[in-house]
Amino acid sequence: PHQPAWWTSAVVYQIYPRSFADGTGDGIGDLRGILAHVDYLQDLGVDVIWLSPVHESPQRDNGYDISNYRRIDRLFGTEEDFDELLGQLHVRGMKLVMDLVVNHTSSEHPAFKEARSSRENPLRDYFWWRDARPGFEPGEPGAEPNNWGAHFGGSAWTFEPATQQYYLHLFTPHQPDLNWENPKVRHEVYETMRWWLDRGVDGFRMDVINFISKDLALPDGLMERGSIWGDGSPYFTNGPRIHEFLQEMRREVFGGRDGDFLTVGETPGATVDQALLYTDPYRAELDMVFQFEHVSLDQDPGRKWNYRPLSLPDLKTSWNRWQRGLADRGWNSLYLSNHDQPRHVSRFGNDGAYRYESATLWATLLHLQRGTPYVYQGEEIGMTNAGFTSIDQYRDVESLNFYAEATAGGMSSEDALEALRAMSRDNPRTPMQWTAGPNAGFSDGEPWIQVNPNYVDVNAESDRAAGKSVFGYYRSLIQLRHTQDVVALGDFHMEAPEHPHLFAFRRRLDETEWLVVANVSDADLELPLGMASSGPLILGNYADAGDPEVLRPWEARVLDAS
Ligand code: ISL
Repeated sequence: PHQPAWWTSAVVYQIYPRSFADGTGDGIGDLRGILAHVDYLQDLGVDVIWLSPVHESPQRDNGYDISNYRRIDRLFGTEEDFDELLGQLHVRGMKLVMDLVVNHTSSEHPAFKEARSSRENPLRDYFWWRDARPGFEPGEPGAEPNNWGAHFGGSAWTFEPATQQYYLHLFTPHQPDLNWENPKVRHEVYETMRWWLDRGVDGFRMDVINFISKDLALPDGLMERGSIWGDGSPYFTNGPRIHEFLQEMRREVFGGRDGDFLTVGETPGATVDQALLYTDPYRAELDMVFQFEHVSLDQDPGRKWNYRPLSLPDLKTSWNRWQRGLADRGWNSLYLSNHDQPRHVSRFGNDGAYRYESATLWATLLHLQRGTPYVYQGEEIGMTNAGFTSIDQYRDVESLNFYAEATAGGMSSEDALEALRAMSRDNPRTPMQWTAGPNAGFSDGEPWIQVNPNYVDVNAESDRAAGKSVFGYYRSLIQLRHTQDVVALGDFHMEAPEHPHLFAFRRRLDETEWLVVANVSDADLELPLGMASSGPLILGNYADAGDPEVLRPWEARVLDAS
């Protein structure tokens, strides 16, 4: 009938600029650093680069707090550096997608400075202002307009003595929420997006975009036993006007514009049903969304620090539901790692004895699904969690706030550090390990966050020279998506959903049928009847074919079962 969208056969690579490569020697990654590695990206074969924020920002949340949406932060380089990077990617056939952080601004944004200056300021209504709770003195404990907690600790409301009102911030007090009810706010955002497209960028990754529409009553949220703050998420997640706003954005920003663009919404708490609404092409909202179900299975709901080992059947149930739910309409984005999640080879694999095997196993399971895969910098060389042992090594605002609150609440420092070692957002933010040289080849200066000491063994240079190269394996996976329609467009059929260690599924397109089998464990695994000897090996993560009936530890095979 009609051409499949270009991104069905594309792979996206996420760069977290401050940790990728430092071209200026100040210890912080930057655009010159990225420019020095564009050939590396091309060699990997990725189609799109998603750049985490490089806009002007006080860096309270590493750039997810923007004070000027049209300027590059000097920390990362100049306007010319940015345009050069865009050009260098484009001549290599790669696209560039910007982060769009518009649920909130920085508290240093000129609009917020205006807004907070007086109740009568014309920009006051760009943000959310509310009086104290009736019956309370403004500013006193318990007087917040409602009981919502903020994402990285404390109340979601901060009191401004000058105007005797509170402003809403779902994240830190330095990230005031924009009031999307105000059409001027929306149209300024659209104008900024058009400005970036005119500059030549190819799309947007939209930060917590399903939080922008709030229930205007701002009702109190449920309070879990023992917690100080309520859970406001039902009142701002996938809120009442979200689809209207996204359709308006699509019309206003992309309407009448020709080209191959990409929009991906970050949507914590989105269900399959909601994702279908966001990504059904006929509704014209978003191309795809980042859902969070699969990265929430190893923790208590909404409490990432209460974590446990993943149950494989749970993951299969979840992924299968997403694959089926978006099979006919809508589209999945596929990821295991990003700048907010622990390194998946440490979290779901074995980052010691089977680092290569488990890194490539998870890559196989992800890239062979139907959807658009996202590679987070460093996963393509099997980088692991940070392994920090002292609170001084941490930089992330969420991690530091957790440690302070948890230890003040009676948790031992050892227990808090153990939780951070497993779940902290600094795990994926240690510098990219390029070589075995000083600072892993990341910087000539003192890195802003410590390099993982395993860089001597784990680095891009040695990985690419090794027989067992994670990079080489990713390259093969990316090539399969580029060249094999069954990978990009085939149907998905889960097998053996209850098996505790076997992950198996089929992909089918016309006469082609592929079978993917993987052993998610440290021990040998005998394949069930009907899966052994299924056909020629297309790709596998062991050097030799092995016993057709037995998978070795963390072995993954892609078989042609046509
Ligand atoms: O990291 C999380 C919890 O540990 C997530 O809940 C995260 O807050 C959520 O995915 C939203 O993330 C995005 O917006 C944040 C920013 O800090 C994250 O880096 C960004 O990915 C606020 O802008």
